[in-house]
Amino acid sequence: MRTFAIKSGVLLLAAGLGLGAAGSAFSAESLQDVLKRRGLSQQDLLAAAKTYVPTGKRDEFLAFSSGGQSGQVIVYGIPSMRILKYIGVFTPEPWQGYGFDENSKAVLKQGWIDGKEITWGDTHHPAISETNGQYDGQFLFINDKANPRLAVIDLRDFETKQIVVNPIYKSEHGGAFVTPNTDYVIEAAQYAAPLENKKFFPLEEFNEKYRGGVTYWKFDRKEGRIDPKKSFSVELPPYSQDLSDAGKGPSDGWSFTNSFCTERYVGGIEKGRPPYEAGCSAKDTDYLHVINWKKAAELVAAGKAKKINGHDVLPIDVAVKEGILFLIPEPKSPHGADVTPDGKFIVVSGKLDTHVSVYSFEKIQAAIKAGKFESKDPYGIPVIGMKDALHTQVQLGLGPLHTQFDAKTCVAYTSLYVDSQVAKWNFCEGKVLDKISVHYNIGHLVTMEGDSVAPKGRYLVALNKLSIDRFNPVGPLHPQNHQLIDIANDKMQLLYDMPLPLGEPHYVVAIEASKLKPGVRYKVGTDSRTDKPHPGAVRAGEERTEKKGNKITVYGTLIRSHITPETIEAEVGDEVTIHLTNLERAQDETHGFTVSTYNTHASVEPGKTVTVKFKADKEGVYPYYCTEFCSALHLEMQGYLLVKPKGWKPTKTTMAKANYSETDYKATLKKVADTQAVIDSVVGYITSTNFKDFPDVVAMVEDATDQLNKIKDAKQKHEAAAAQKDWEQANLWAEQVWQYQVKAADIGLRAKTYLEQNGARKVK
Ligand code: RUQ
Ligand code: CUA
Repeated sequence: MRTFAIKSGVLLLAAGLGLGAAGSAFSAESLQDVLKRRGLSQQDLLAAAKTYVPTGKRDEFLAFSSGGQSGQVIVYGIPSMRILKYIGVFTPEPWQGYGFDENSKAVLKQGWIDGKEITWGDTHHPAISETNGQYDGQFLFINDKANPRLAVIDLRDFETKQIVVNPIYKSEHGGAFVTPNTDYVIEAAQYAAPLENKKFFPLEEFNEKYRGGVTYWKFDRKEGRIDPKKSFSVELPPYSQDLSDAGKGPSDGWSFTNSFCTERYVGGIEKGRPPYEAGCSAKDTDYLHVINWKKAAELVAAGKAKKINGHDVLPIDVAVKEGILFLIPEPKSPHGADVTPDGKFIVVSGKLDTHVSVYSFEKIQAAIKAGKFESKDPYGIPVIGMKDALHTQVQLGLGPLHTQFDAKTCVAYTSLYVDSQVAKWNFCEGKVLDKISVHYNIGHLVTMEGDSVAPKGRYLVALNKLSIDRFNPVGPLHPQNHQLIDIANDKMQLLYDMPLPLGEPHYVVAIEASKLKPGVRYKVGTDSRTDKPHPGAVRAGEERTEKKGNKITVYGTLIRSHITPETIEAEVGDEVTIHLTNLERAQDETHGFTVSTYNTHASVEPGKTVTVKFKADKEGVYPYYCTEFCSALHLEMQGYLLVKPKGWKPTKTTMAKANYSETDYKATLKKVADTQAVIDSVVGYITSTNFKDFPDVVAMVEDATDQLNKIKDAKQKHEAAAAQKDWEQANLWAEQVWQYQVKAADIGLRAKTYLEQNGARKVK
């Protein structure tokens, strides 16, 4: 894309405007022809019409999917099911420079455990921040089951800002679930282990020394970060705690956590003991943990917690004495615990039971007030009788797992893993309304804002574990299948299959797209990982390279199509730190940066400052360049890192010349004049409109003006050189003038197109 053809005042990107082969020999197909040729039914056509989002149009909802074992978050649109982004969370993500620049490495480093780098994560459950129980679109949280961690993603830029390591667990599962105002993010343990870090107890001491728990991470919304010092946990018995949910409305202040293997069975088939699966599902019931977290927080503040690994843990006996911890039996091996939008009920599904059990918060409270308990568990926790707490039980089918809610009152959807179905049912009246088959083995499911106090209904996505025969085969490892289902009517209708090829997603949350207001640029010089001014940021003209001892620090900038500096000179063994600020203001003008073979990469969006750092431990010449196709002169956005041997002295001090003549110089001047005519016409158009009403265009005009302002200096240089008949210098500086013009024209044309497409008015 190097050549620009100039024709009657129109600047054409030669490769950009290729017209398709004109005059096809075939006449256009009719809709009926296409249906016939592709074997589509009217039903398919309806599904297509409900999901197709034409070019330029946007989706109604955005889904944030766990990326499973990829340790990332996947963002896609609903109903189009188009993937929009992978957010690097627990694992390095090269495109975004996540884990390849110093600023994001610092975030990943927060997730190291016992001093060890961990480069993968098993993400399960994302949660969007809430205000009064409604999704507010500000933050996203997600957990890592394998390495008990929780991450905070800021939805202003969709970047991971913080990772916290759970101080007392060795695995977790019941996170992330937020309280209705996001005061706390809940994270429950999974497989019990000793809570003291790096402490060994034999499995024979499982009942005495192994423990589970629920952690309440305090979220500081103003800082946009979790505050570990104000976070605490409630110690729980070594029952494998599972999915959790926060109460809302009448049940606000309480949280609910499932468990399995309350048998506290420890396998060991090697020693002749029956396996885990046999011993862990022997009893008919497990326990729902009911915790008053508001009261727990007060007790911790009052000094009733003990410190384990420096973290506040409220011991079981204290929780029991203070009356904040209760158990309720629930049918065998439960999985999901989902609080209804009105906060009145908790829906529990047992994997090995065909029912969903709906517990009434009111009944639970009545039992607690009356002191009506059927027993105590071996740790002294009062057990509320199942009958005393149940509102109803509904037989749905085999393997019910997770429940989501509709905008219509009392309507819920539950995934049936074994039956491979979604059941629609009424939790108030306890009756089944509809069922639909999915392909195959559904885990979680998601309805729009379906775990908030105000679900939006409309769509449901079934997150199927297997896709078997749904897609073109790609080897033994298949993608997952996210199936979009229309739930607007009485009968559910399957609309679309989306193969998801990035790990095994567990939960997804979906939010109304209009609630998200992500930025398009940073304030110039921002470290996006701390949201603070980056100490290495510089403005145009302030670029410099400093050397102190064997430390080289570069304060550089990026702007179309130029990296400042163009050469970095080092001696073998020097430590090189490069700070780069993207000076662009235009939307989507990202530059990337890498240095050959030094395993470093940065994605520098407009306004951002990023640092890359490495030891120049290899003598040689290493090109560095911009990795994003940012402009027509993108390939020229380059430079050299010169790593010289120690004590090296130059022998040749002048560069080779190209022998330009006066004719070359004159030709360049002509090109400059022609291009100026184009710029004048574009500028004329833009200024004739109400462009100031379009912030994006104002930003582009500022960027273009920046480019044009640089012309003066280059022009003086080429005229001075020409006066001395140095045609080499004269021609090259004139070419540089043209470079600035081309970039300005490129931006200007983009602004013009934007104005035309967005209905700008003529004002003069
Ligand atoms: S859990 S379905 Cu985290 Cu159900 Cu996977
Ligand atoms: Cu900047 Cu390519």
